[in-house]
Amino acid sequence: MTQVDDISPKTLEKLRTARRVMALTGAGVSAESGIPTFRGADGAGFWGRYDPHDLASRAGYEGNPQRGWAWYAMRRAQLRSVEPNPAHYALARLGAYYPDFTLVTQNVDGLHERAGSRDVVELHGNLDHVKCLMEDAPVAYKEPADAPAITEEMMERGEWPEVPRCPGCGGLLRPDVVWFGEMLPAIAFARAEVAAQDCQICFVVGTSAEVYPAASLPETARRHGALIVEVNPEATDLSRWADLSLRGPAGVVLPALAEMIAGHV
Ligand code: BJW
Repeated sequence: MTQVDDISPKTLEKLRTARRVMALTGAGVSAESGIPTFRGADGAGFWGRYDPHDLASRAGYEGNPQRGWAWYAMRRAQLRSVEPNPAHYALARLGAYYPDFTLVTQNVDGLHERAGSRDVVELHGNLDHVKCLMEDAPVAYKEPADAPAITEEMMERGEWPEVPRCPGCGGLLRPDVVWFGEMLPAIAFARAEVAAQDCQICFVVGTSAEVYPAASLPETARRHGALIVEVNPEATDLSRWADLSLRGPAGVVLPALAEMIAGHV
């Protein structure tokens, strides 16, 4: 475990002079914006309160589409009241600093783009996108202006809205996110793999690194010789073999790191 100020001059030089860099982010990068993680400490994450098989699988959605739609409507409503935090802005700064920077996220909240990152690789989809459950094709969907913002209390009381239907086939709509047992979007994952194979530095920020295949990306980067830099307040399985484990909240660590790297020019 290292603090930013303890990074050795040799490592700092590598961080400053690298040209091909990737970052893999997870729910922890948005925690300081007020969005719960999935596997939070003391049951504070989504999976401490809800069963992932109910809410993040096709079978769970098909078993109770109204509950599934409500969960995502609630999270879309939460998103409207949050802002990117200093970690998102620090990653946008690093993206502008490095000549070849690929930001790969498991998050579906769009906060990296809102902080100014461009061309973000979204591995698990996006909360704002919707597709047809039957045809698997994207559908343009706009939340009705008079739709009540779903709250967690409404979710728990079972006050679920009707699920809108596909204008083409009449099938149910679903969020365009990746549930357990589903393939990741092929182009996005291919781009992420190329970046992992090619990068000199791989930042791994705010992810438990437990969910595959996203969790394989830092392993790939390491096999191809990249320096692995983890930013997380908690130890993960990856901490054992990361070259640098910066233990702290991303909103504190990343701005300091970005300043050390990009602030000297
Ligand atoms: C901070 C912080 C701060 C806190 N600063 N850090 C056995 C059974 C069934 C399936 C499998 C199995 N073994 C493997 C699988 C495959 C499965 C998988 O990996 N399961 C494991 C859990 C075991 N994977 C899949 O199914 C994937 N698809 C697949 O493999 O396809 C191939 C295939 C298809 C068909 C058949 C067979 C194979 C798909 C995975 C989809 C994941 N989907 C979700 C939901 C997305 C939609 C939504 O948002 O609702 O993605 S689940 C959830 O986990 C979400 C996240 O993107 C993902 C990763 O979580 P993340 O981001 O790491 O968050 P947390 O909460 O885990 O961690 C937060 C971290 O932040 C912690 O470390 C904190 O310490 C830290 N933190 N505050 C910095 N301030």
